[in-house]
Amino acid sequence: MIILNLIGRSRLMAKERKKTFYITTPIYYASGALHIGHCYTTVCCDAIARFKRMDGFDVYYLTGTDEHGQKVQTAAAERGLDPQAFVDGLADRIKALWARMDISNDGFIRTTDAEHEKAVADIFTRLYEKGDIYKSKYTGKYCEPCESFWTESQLVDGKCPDCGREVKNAEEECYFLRVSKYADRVRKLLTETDFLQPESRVKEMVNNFIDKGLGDLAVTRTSFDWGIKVPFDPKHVIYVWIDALPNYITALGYGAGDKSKFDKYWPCDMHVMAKEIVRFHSIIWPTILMALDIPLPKRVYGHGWILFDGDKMSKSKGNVVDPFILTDRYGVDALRYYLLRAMPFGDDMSYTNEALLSAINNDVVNDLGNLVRRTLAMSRQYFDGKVTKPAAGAMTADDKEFGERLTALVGEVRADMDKPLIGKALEKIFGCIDRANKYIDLNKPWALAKSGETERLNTVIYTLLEAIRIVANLLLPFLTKYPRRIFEGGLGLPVPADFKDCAFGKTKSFATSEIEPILNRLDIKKELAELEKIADEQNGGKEKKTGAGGKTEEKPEVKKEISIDDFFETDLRVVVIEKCEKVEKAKKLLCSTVFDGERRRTIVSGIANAYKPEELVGKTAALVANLKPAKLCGIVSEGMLLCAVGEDGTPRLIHPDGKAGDKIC
Ligand code: ME8
Repeated sequence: MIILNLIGRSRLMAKERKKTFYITTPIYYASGALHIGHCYTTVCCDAIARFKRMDGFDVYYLTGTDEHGQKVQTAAAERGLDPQAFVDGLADRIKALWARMDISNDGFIRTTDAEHEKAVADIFTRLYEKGDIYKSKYTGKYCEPCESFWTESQLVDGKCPDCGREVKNAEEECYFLRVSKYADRVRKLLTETDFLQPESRVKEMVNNFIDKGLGDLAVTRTSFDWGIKVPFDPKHVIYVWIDALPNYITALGYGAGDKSKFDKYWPCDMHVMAKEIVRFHSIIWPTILMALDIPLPKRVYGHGWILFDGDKMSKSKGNVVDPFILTDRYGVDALRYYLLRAMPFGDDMSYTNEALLSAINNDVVNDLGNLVRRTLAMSRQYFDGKVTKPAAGAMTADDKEFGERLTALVGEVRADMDKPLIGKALEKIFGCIDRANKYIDLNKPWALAKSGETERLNTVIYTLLEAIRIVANLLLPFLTKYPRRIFEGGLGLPVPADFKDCAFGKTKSFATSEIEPILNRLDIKKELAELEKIADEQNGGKEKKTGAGGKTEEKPEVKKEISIDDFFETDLRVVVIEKCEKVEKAKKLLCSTVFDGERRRTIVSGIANAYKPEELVGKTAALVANLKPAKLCGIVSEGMLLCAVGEDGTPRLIHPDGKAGDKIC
């Protein structure tokens, strides 16, 4: 009895000693539907969380919604809704998206949670009492979409350094966080430790912010009221970042109620986000924690962007790709695979439907799906599904080499996941899948069956089933459906909870069955057309892109007849291009200053693929002069330059023979 108790207690202690791992996504603005950019971060964190859980860690995975601030208040007002009702609806939709994507989050924080609001108000008061928050007057620039204040020197070409959009002058009384006091400690944190990753982000932070001097940060606003009020001065609302960043500790109970989770999981092992909010996580968040005397997170990881047509996919730009549509058509595993494999974790990646569909066909259907289908079918055909472990002596040198590679795989994948290089980890797993497919071609089981070499055939099929078992085991954190089906349905084995059996030769015998394929091969041309149709329907046929994010070839269309009067409604003029430059962050755009005979205008055109900016200076062009101005990548374009567009889609500017100001008719 005593011995049993001792064993029980030591087991319990071992359980208590389990290493913890706390990982977070940003809390997403509850201001619109999320897109595959948000899915990217959340799926990456999910793969890491699932991997760590299976690797023996006690994981806490947090995501949530950022529900206060001007942006949310404006979005609610535009829909005629009360902000709380508006964010309730969006939070439900976001939770439904994470359920669809099989996200295994342990917590979901909303900044409108009462405990969070109380904790943030207390944090604010403590910082004020300590002197790290003080009241003063703010004069400077404000970017409304980013809800960020900037000094003149931080602007890039007079625009917001984060999103490239116009900023407004702002002057108001507000509270400031004394960031300057902690600037040296923050610099050391960034430059002398591996707190911020990847390395390229450190340079961005040091060059763009720290070297320019860290000023104190305005942390309250009086121009809107949808937010947490400053407890001792309620006309001020706590500005979004000071409300949002502490979610990472309030979700664990810090500052309100039971803080056992905080004691257990803090400091955070890994905050993950895209590069545009690395500044807040690597400079402002450590400042707040230093001021509160709370240990700092261990790692902040800023990944790249998913671009769409060369531009960041974003809710406010409307160029979103809808994950519900993609998962409806291709399943969760396929979208998770594409996101996890295709993006170089750290750099940007361009999304195209073509790339998604090719990855599904080539890797998921062809390589993985075919390996499983062929092997299970052969095991059924030749051995009625019963395949036993061969004697060691039955293995050839090539079998052994393959077995050793499979046994080593878990260590290689672990090393990549620790960095974290998720795409590389998947590449290694798929390398073994490729090797297994080649093993089939090399050993030709059908020929062995024909010549009656049953023993060799058993060894070959066993080797393949072991390969499938190991890769399916390692795929469990990445793909949530098919690998489970391989175990439960195909191999007739329980789904593993860890990686302990990821060594070749562990299985004594298999009793296999055939399973539903992961997906049938896609007809890419047909799918592209379908996605484009959905995108058009969603968009009421107004624009070319959105929805499922499709692109089509443009066919020259015959437009309806118009009268000469209709034609003369268009003011066409000759202009001279005086200046021309590339638009940062938009690969296709050039920004020109043109003279129209009366004044200079700024014109943004999608011609960067066809011209170098300097080639155009001094040339004439045909301008649609009475077109309503439109904002492109934050720049107001005051007209449009006419182009001839051939079959290859390359635009060629029309150069009229005339002088600036001449009418074209
Ligand atoms: O910034 N490519 O919320 P948000 C890759 N509430 N990742 C993308 C992406 C893209 N095109 N678009 C969005 C906020 N993301 C704040 C955060 S945290 C204390 C407060 C992902 O809804 C990426 O993780 O604008 C990015 O950092 C985040 O969504 C921004 O989400």
